[in-house]
Amino acid sequence: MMMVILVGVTVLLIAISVAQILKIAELNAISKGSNVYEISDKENKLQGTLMMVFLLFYFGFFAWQYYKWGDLMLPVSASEHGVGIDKLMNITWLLIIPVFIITHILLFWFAYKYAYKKNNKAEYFSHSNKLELIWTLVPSLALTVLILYGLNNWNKIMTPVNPEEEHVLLEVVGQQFSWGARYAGKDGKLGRAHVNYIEGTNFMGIDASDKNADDDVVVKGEFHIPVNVPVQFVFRSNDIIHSAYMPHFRAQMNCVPGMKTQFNFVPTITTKEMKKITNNENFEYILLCNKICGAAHYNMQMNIVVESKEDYEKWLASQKTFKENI
Ligand SMILES: [Cu+2]
Repeated sequence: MMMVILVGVTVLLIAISVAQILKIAELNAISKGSNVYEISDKENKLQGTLMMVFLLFYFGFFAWQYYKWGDLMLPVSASEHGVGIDKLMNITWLLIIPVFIITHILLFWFAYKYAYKKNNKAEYFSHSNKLELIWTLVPSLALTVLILYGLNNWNKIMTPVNPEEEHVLLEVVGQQFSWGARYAGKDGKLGRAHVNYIEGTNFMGIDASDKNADDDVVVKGEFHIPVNVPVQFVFRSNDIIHSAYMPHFRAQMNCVPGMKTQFNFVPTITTKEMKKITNNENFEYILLCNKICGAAHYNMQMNIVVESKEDYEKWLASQKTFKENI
């Protein structure tokens, strides 16, 4: 590491000295009364041509990246709202890729076509209402559509599940560098929790004197959720900010110490089905930390198993409740 820094500093210092020497040479020439070096049309033309070559290389690189890493993109969304998010993402791509291509062609082609020539005269106009109107209205309209559509999706995952409706209440707690999950149990209520109660195996800080906590189920390593049933997530953190990221469900929420955050989603594809869809026997849904939170951040993860309601209930019943564990 030290070596890399030293080499970097050396290269930088050499570049600065070369620039300084060139500057001195130029000042020296001016002071002697000689003409300052004039750039010829031929050299301008060469620079313009190089701009066009770069443009081709640039688009080539863009296409190559898609070809090389395109298969690393996420499979179909495994949650109900995720389909909408994917649609929003695709609309955004459809809007920005043509703009990206057109603006870059113009940028480099103009540099080529209008490279400086001695007798060129630039057209000058100070103002154009028509142009201003176009470049204000078009982006604002596009953004309004994207933002309204995005807000609609956002409200779907942020509006808490109706407590009367069938759902799973699941609390996810992050800490350096692991996750824990807690189910509300049969009473449908999560017992009180506070960092002050954290001790020994009670890493979630559950208040043992709260009756609601008795049937809570705490798990590490992996958690299970039933397919097609809304899952109401509540997030907490024991130390610093983490971010619960479940890419296959297109879901992410910050876990902030001292407060609760939440969202909900409906998983639509079981782990078994996803193994088939991705043609990958080892496929697992995963909860990751998406906030760089320290040295082992990269390894802060928890598996998620999506299964039928029957299998989920069987699994949950096989887990020990909080009370049985103390
Ligand atoms: Cu983290």
